[in-house]
Amino acid sequence: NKQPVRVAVTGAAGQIGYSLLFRIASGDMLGKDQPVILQLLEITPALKALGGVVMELRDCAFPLLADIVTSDDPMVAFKDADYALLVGAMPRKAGMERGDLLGANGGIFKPQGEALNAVASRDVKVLVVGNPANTNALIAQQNAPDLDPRQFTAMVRLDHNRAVSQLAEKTGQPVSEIRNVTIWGNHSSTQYPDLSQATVGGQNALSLVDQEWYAGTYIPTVAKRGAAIIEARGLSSAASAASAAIDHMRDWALGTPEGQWVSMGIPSDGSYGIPEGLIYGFPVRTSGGKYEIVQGLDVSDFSRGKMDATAQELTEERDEVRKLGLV
Ligand code: NAX
Repeated sequence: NKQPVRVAVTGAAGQIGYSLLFRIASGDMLGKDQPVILQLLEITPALKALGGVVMELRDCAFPLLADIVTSDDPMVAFKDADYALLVGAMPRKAGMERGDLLGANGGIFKPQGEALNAVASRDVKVLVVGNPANTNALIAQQNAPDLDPRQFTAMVRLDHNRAVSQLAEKTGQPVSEIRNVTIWGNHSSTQYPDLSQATVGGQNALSLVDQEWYAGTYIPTVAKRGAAIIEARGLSSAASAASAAIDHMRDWALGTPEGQWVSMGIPSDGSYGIPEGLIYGFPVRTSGGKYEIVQGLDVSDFSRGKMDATAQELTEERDEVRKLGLV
């Protein structure tokens, strides 16, 4: 029998938390043989609601759920954490400039980076979901100097899964036939959902769809899917975001299938001409708990322009948080 691992989740009483925690506890993330201890962080006013979520978690009688810790102190919630899913963030409010949003989130992700640095497992795997996810991940990473920068990642997996599903729908094929879609760059409207390497049932995806649909419909549909969900549901995507977080962590911990890749927001090592250090969506393969960027892919002029535009946005976000003294 495996020893339990510690999984910290922030914003645990929020919408995404309400889907995410139950799936972690049921073994969807780390395997049906891996017991987990949930370490849940919330702000003080949300602790009562979090208590209700904990009651429901207990009522599921999940065999893999070894223990639950709740706190409003990151030093408690991150203690010895093997995995940390940073979901809680400050949402953009009407009239907020990007600098205000980044500043408000700096107030969350700087202390959380410091706390991870101080008390988490030295091998902790960190996934930032809370927006602006890539730059929040950068802030946490830069405030955790004793951890490897590569331990900090941001979620572009929801965009990746949306890209897979939209392509499946268009070509009338099951999602299981889709391979090697990539989300490059920022989890924002500048992201680049790239089909140049993708296949559908072994056939080149771009030979099955026309360029006009790809550039004019597909890319914006994937990039603006979050807004379409808000418009329809009156609330932002939560169950699909939680599912993507599960996928991201599962693939990182347990490996990608042979011959396939996924998209993760990771620190750029300069591959594909992306400025070093930006937390940028790349195609990655994983094994043994490590990820590596898929190398040697052809980059068309069309792709180059889109990859550079989203890198430019992330560079500007980094400049903003530098000015604010957060990194
Ligand atoms: P909710 O507002 O439902 O929940 C957020 C929770 O975080 C709240 O319970 C709040 O009390 C808590 N919180 C706030 N500050 C905290 C802190 N300092 N420490 C601990 N907890 C804190 O939002 P939800 O719908 O769950 O979304 C959470 C975040 O995910 C948002 O930033 C959202 O923008 C982001 N998303 C990111 C996605 C991605 O693909 N990367 C997609 C889905 C989602 O929009």
